Amino acid sequence: MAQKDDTKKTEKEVKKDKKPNYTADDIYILEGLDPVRKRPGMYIGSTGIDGLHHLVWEIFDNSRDEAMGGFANEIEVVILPGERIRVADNGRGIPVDIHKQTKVSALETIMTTLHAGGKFGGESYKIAGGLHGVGASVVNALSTDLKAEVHTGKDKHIQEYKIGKPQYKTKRVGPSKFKGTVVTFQPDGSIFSETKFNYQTILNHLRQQAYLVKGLRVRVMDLRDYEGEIDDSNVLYLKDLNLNVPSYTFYFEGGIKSLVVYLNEGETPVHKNIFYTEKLMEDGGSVECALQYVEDVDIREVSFANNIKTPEGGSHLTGFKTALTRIINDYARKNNLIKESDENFTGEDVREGITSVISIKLREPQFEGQTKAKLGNPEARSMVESVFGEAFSTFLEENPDDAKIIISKVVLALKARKAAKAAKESILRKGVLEGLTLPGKLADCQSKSAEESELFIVEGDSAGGSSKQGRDRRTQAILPLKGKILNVERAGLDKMLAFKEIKALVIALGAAIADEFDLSKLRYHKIIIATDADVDGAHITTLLLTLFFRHFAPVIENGYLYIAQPPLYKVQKGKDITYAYSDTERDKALKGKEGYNVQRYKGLGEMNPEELWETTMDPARRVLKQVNVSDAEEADKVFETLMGSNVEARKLFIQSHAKEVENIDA
Ligand code: 1YM
Repeated sequence: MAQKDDTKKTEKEVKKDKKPNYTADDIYILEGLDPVRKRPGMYIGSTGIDGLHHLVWEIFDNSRDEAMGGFANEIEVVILPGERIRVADNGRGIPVDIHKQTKVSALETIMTTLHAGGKFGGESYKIAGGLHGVGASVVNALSTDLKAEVHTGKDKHIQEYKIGKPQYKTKRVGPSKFKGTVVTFQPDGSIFSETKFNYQTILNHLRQQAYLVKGLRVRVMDLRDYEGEIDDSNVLYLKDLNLNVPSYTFYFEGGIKSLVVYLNEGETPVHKNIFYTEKLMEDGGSVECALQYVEDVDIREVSFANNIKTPEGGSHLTGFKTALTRIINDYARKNNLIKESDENFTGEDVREGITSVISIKLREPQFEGQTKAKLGNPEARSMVESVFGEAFSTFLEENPDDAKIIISKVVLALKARKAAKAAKESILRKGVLEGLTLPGKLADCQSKSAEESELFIVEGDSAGGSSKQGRDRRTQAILPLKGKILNVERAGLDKMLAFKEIKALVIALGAAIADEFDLSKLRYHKIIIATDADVDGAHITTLLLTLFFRHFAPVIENGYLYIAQPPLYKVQKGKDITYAYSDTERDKALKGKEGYNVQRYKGLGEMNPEELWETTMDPARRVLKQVNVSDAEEADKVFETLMGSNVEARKLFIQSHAKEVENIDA
């Protein structure tokens, strides 16, 4: 193999040599703001009321990130007359020195360009919110007017923009003893369908944000109806103008622990100490959890990823739930709070009555789902599982009084769950077993011996009528089922039984259901499903197979379940009658093909009692298909397609199935 020639340099390396200070870390792409105005929805979600508020969150986020970095501890957000917004913080101030690559101030650069593909600004913001300052330019692009003021503790610099375009170079306008940044902007009414801010929306969002940054003070004011002069040229915060207007201040020393207290207002805590833990990871990420149980059955779970609420949870919440279940089970066993033979608490048991807050920070968060309300990153699961698990285990060890009372609450939840299940089953038994009278629709057989008794489940009343007349009434029973019985929900047994037709079948079988099922009580050892050879018939067969598969599996396992195979054609020449069960059989029956009368049966209802007996019911002549477990499994899958929430799959199935039936007929 050829040795790499060190003396030769690739083109890239040569270029690099010419710019020795240029490292890969500095690579980023700067783009103008045109794309933002062309497709605002791409950047702020919508141009409706939510998008309008999004502008506030973007500017606020920059202040909040500065606070999370430990450089600021107070943010003021004000709605000004004319629906303008002013956000101020006491951080380091956006840098105003000339930026190497763009040759304009860093402030102008972040306000007038979309940045992507590399770091811009400081290392300290890597986790906090992706690329720091990205949002500011978006807000600038969507504002008719924006003013940025930077206080350095010595000087005050300002720059103003119209629709994102600087009106002059960043300039020093005088001295300032303050440190911080102020951004004031007027959303562009030609972009937004709604330009009136909702004070409550702003208060709610900022309160929530304040919980997420311990020790941060967030003040909010609505000055839209203030009629006097507002001259902010000598202040950082408008509060200092003493305008004598009401304001809200959110300050939570305990962070998300305070959020748990807030969520539990009006509830009765079952234990005194609120669990709280926070851990900073090596890569700059972090995990923060707080929880407390209250005397209630509801679950209050709030989760965040990078300060963004995740109402649909996701991997971080999964990690939390897994650890909670494991730790509580382990603790209860280790401390003999439950017997060795007792079953484990379930996830539901350990979460009954809990109030929990999870806040996680990680690199490159992936938000999933339609509303981007769910965290996807798999590493978040193990992060929370280990950090929370370890800390909660320690909490239980160190707070045995709290631990004991939590466990007894969980034991109560388990007992309640089991009692509810037992109650449901007893209702089931009462309904099915007690006061058992055979359904009126059932035409029972005379024999009381299950071995020789047969139950025909036939589709529709007309087929029911013919089969009742055509049967051997000593051994054959008929139960007609009305068509269109498909709207049975897949899950609940109780719901299935609430359905008249199914309940009649269960009673006719005589062997009860679910835990109570007793094969020895089964009244028929041949249960024969006889439906029409069309889509409805196929649906009913599918439903019945599923019912047996899920709730009467032993019937199938013992070979008691059958599907009748009625003929598709009656081929007649004079007194000579042949029944054909397929097209091939029909063609075979047509010898010479002349003088024959071919009748096609569309359903059982079209046969007279005699024909039905000859073709489908007479044990000497009929064709039955014995159902095995794999048939039923298949039906179960089909059933899921038919009953499940996937409408597309269902449509597809019905369409293709209809074709199949057509093909058989053709
Ligand atoms: C009212 C809005 O934007 N505050 C703010 C922004 C920045 C800084 C401080 C800051 C960051 C860094 C260094 C850094 C930003 N700086 C930049 C960039 N309030 C508001 N406060 N010094 C100051 O990231 O290292 C972007 S935002 F990129 F220019 F450094």
